[in-house]
Amino acid sequence: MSGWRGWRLREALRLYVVTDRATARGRPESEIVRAAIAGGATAIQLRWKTGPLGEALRVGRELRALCRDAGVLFVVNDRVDLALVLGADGVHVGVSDLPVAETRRLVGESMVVGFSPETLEQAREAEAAGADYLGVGPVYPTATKPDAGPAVGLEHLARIAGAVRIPVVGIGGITADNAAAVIRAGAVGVAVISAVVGADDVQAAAVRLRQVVDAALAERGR
Ligand code: TZP
Ligand code: MG
Repeated sequence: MSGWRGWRLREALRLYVVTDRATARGRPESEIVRAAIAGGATAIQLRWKTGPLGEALRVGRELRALCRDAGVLFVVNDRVDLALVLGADGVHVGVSDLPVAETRRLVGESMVVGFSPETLEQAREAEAAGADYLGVGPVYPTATKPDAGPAVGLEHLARIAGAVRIPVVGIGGITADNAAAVIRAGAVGVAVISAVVGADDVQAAAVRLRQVVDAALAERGR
């Protein structure tokens, strides 16, 4: 059983910052992540879509160390092999990646497994197959992930959050202006790329989002 399950995982999902080289405008991942953590990010995901895997390994080792020092959840997107090599706290898979059951079999019980369902049925299946949390989106329109499909909206997120027992985070187009609605719809936190990674002041952007999320969770008695 991972130390990141249960209450600790829910807390770690409050402000989940996902790296994206194209959005960072030339700033290294380590700089972005250091600032995001200083601003209150509770989870970091290494999302590596292009470029050599050796470079992902180098960057991943930096982020692994930063997250460990700060007590922040460190998750690798898509690649179970990279997550294992880096000793990540978690791995996040989607409908085009290894299925949740196979991912769980590979990583064992100690690693957090996240999944991005597209449908309510996939959400229920992922929970049954051993997913620890779900990422639902794009909640709002986003240009960051061109293949993400149209926005699914808050109702879709609320339906999924109400149908599973594992925690749900919203992703896609989330900013400090609309994050509270995501929490009110039933999410335990928000996952963002551009609102933090693309900000001029990454730390200030994280502070602001974290305040909004914390206030909305407090309204719900959390
Ligand atoms: N998955 C669904 S939407 C999305 C991902 C990775 C992109 C989120 O980026 P942004 O900039 O926060 O909309
Ligand atoms: Mg994926």
